[in-house]
Amino acid sequence: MQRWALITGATAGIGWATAEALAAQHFSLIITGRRLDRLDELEATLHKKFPQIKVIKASFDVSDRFEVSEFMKAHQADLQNVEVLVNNAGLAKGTDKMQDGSLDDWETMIDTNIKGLLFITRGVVEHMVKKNSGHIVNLGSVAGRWTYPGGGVYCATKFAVRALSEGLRMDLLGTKVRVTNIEPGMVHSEFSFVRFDDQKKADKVYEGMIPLEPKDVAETIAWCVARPAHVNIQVLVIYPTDQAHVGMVNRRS
Ligand code: 8X3
Repeated sequence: MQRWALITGATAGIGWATAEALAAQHFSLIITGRRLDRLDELEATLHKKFPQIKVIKASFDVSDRFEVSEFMKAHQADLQNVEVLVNNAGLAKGTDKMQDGSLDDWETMIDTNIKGLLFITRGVVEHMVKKNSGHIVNLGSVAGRWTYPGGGVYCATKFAVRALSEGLRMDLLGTKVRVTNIEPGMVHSEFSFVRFDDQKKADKVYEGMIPLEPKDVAETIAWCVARPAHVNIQVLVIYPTDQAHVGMVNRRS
């Protein structure tokens, strides 16, 4: 019997790497994201590397309640089979001080990182409760534990993700549904490019240090998922060795 995982934001970085890591564990996958061309590319990669798994792709924006509900309606039967949900879609926009911040940036972060996660979770978790099994993996961040200058709103969204993981775990107590909050530090992905919309600025973030690669985080997710059903890794904080804390980075140049 096929085991199914749903991964949001699978078009790049941690989402893409998690798709590969779970496919390696023989999960069939529902991959979602905004960029259809990237989903096509991921599907082709998965079929080549893991011919035994099935792939369903759906292109929509998790922050758009209407698009999410259309996705839910179109995939009602598939969603009932989802054993693992990886709420990975999320982003940061800008590092302006709050007194200068862009309302559009704030709304994008809040809508995607908090509301998007909630919309998707709501549609999947009820089936998990009915089946009395499942695992929800939320992508938090070390920014959801410690705030840094210019990151107030982004950090607030990741604090919210941590609160949602905790709240969900409490609400699900008594069921066999597990909830894990993965909290990475600096990861070399499209994250900083999306934040700054400027490749030079993005590259500077990782200058002279060795960040985590998306695969490093994906492997920890796959490890959490592979624990026996009675074991729930509630929180996993993962930093690069060159980062001791938010804003405390060892740079060689
Ligand atoms: C990303 C971690 O420290 O770059 O969530 O904001 S950080």
